[in-house]
Amino acid sequence: MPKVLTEFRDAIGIITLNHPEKHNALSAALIDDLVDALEDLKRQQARAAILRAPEGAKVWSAGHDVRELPRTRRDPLAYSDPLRRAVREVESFPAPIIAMIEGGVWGGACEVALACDLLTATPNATFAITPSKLGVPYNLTGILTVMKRVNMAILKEMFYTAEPIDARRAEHLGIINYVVDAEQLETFTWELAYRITQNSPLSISVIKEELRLLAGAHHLSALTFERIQGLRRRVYDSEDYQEGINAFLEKRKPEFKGR
Ligand code: YXS
Repeated sequence: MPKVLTEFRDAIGIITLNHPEKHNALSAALIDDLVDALEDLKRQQARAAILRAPEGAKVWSAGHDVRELPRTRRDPLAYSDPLRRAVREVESFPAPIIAMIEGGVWGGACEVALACDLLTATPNATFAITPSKLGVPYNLTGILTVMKRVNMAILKEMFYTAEPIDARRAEHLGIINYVVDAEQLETFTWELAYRITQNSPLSISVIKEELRLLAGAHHLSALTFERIQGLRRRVYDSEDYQEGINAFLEKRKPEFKGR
């Protein structure tokens, strides 16, 4: 059963995350299907795309599949990690992607949603950035993705508390574009996508790429990069990293010891 469903009409692609048993956790298999869907829409020259969960979803996506996080002192968010691949594919897709959110968005799924160009959400949607809850040392490009959308004061609160913020607050803070009642969300989002398709796809696609390049233009020396990687390694080599994952899998609260 595909973990992602795709539709295409009026130059708009609709990608629906479709693994409800695991709350659309971003497993390698789901990400493979997501990337295939984006490739397919590229071939069909989609002028806009909508990334959604099934109607009425209580969870848009539960984030990285915790069962797939490495336990062997390996970087859990290395370049080749499925989550990293998903974010790169979303950001480099040559047309705007609108994340249409119902339900909770957790962890790495928050980064995928915030990597999209626009976000619409129902009032009950929530957004939680959760690495600190699991003991995961988020990676530089992942932090940069969310920094592009969330101001520093709110981003620190989200990273440090790992608590969800609701769609109304996110809209008020400019993190998402629109909060729309559930009954109107699909039509509203479709009409937003349709208006985009009536403009020049060539102009929009080059502007999207320019915005991606300019927003990601941060100089980091090789020495700084290696220093950060060393700091991150101390975290994913730690007992706390193992404890965070064990606690999740054993459905209990983690006890972090700072080592
Ligand atoms: O016990 P079974 O086998 O039925 O499976 C349960 C959960 O274990 C599973 N599940 C997940 N499996 C792998 N990875 C996940 N992220 C994940 N989330 C859920 O789905 C089955 C049903 O979950 P359950 O019983 O908890 O459902 P619920 O309705 O009571 O609660 C739904 C959630 C989403 C509130 C709850 O499942 C939850 O809090 N999930 C974890 C959300 C989260 O912290 N995600 C971050 C993952 S780590 C990540 O994204 C990055 C690495 S980072 O941490 O750096 O941001």
